[in-house]
Amino acid sequence: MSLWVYIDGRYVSKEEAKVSVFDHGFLYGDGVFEGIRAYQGRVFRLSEHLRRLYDSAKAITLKIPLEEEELKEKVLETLRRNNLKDAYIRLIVSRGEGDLGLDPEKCPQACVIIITDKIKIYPEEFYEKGLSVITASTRRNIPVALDPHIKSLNYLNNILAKIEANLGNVPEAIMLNKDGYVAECTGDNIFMVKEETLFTPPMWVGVLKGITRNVVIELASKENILVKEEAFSIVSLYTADECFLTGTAAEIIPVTKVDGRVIGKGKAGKITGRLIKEFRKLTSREGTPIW
Ligand code: PXG
Repeated sequence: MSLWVYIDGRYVSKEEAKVSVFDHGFLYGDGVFEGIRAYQGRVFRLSEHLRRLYDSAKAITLKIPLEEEELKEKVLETLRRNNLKDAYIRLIVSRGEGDLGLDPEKCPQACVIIITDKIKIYPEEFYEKGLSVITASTRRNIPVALDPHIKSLNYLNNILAKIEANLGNVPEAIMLNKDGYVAECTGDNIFMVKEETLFTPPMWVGVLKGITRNVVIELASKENILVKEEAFSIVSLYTADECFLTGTAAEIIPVTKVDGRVIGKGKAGKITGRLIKEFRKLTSREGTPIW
């Protein structure tokens, strides 16, 4: 059975779900997106994801032709039509059809797409043994050029870093900001643990305001783990006791090697393990019901 995709008010099969070659999302990366997950019949942090989508759209003066509540309902309806309980949800709002110039005013109607599918995740063993990552030579976009707060369709900066990861035969790459501070990975935020304190780069370093990042900060304070949003260097990360990445797709995933340096004991650390456990409890309990 084919998958149903929501596109501009209609539910069509995956094979029929197509956008125009004149869509500025395709021509210029002019648009915004979200990656969301559903666990056991509930969508995790749906309101937060929608809030970020509408904020990203507002920042680029993109008018989403649906109210937030309507879009929420469409997301749930798409999941129901596909009978998906555990799912990956990709929401895309592109500038829509225009002409071959880059002026967004030539695009009268934004295009709204909701794709829901089964989720592909890292094998469970990675959550124990951790990932080996490298530092990319590609620096994170500077906020004064393209603010990483905007979750835009223009991901070439991150894709360049991902190519470096691929060439280095590792699953992820750490991106530094222009001043050399650790920013984030290509699709995940980063944390390190030093002397029982959790550190993550603050917003000014130039990172996406990750929803999983927020959840981890919440969980850490419930667990009485001190969290500091502080800039740190890659050398400081080499000598961390623990390191992990956070993102909707990867959840909380340990990092046990950075540029060939073993982090901590070379397997998921104590605090990382605790946070993974609490995160899983939360995702199995909380969320907007699909049915
Ligand atoms: N940084 C960047 C640059 C991201 O794109 C995150 C951090 C983590 O944010 P959340 O809100 O998810 O905790 C992201 C999120 C994919 C994929 O298909 C990428 C993201 C989310 C879901 C799927 O690789 N990026």
